[in-house]
Amino acid sequence: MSDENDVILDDLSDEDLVDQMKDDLYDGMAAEVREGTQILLRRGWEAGDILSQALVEGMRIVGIDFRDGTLFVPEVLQCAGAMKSGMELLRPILASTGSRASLGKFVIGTVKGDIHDIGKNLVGMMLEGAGFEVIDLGINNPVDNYLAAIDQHQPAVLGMSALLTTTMPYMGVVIEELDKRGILKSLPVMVGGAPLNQEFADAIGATKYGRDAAVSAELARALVGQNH
Ligand code: B1M
Repeated sequence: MSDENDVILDDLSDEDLVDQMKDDLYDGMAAEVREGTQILLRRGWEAGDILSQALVEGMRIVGIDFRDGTLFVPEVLQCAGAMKSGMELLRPILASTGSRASLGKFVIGTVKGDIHDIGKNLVGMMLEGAGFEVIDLGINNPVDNYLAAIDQHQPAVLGMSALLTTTMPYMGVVIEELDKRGILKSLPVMVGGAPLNQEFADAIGATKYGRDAAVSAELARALVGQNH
């Protein structure tokens, strides 16, 4: 997208640097995205602003071109790697800015058939920052994984993520199973992911729908406040 070879990132103004980082993310240039993140942090930017203005915004552009067939899976995987390289630097900051008190465990995982994990990871970071101990089950989780994790960790909240219209119904399968086993009465379930909305969350019987990572962390705090 850009001729990045002759750009010295530190010479750029904040605005140009953010634009360059979006280009670099699009081009899958992990080292450059990481460096840009470092520079913005050094210049006093808040981690949340770097995340939303450079990384998430960069990935939004990738999403449009992926949808339109300009970018393909191997390229998008590189974009995801670049995004993660910036997120790695922000993780400890986001995880330490919130409350230190433990609000209990939050088990989170992407549902069966779905391998998207960037949004889930972001939600996990914000939850850590909000004071939860996050148990991350990773991607492609069948119902048994959630059940085993609930049994092992006795979480305060269960979270599921899905990015595909074909995998989001599986959240309903998990919730149905929790209900059958009498677990749903005492365990709030939060669902999220780009194709979801409140209506869908209500229809499958989820306790809460998380629109984005920041909102989800707030909702989760409120959930345990209500339950304790
Ligand atoms: Co995929 N993909 N992808 N993909 N991919 C989408 C989702 C898609 C919308 C792209 C498009 O067409 N525009 C489209 C889905 C269409 C649909 O279902 N209607 C799509 C498709 C079709 C596919 C494949 C089928 C492509 C193919 O193989 N032909 C395939 C499926 C693989 C599978 O899962 N079985 C596929 C593969 C991939 C990659 C592997 C290449 C890669 C994933 C890499 C990774 O995650 N490690 C990828 C990517 C990167 C995307 C896009 C471009 C970006 C997703 C992302 O990371 N967004 C995406 C397009 C898009 O969403 N614009 C797309 C950034 C992230 C911060 O946002 O994940 O929405 P998001 O998370 C947000 C909120 O949704 C919310 O908070 C997060 C932070 O604010 N949230 C929660 C998420 N989970 C939550 C849980 C909560 C609460 C809130 O509570 C527990």
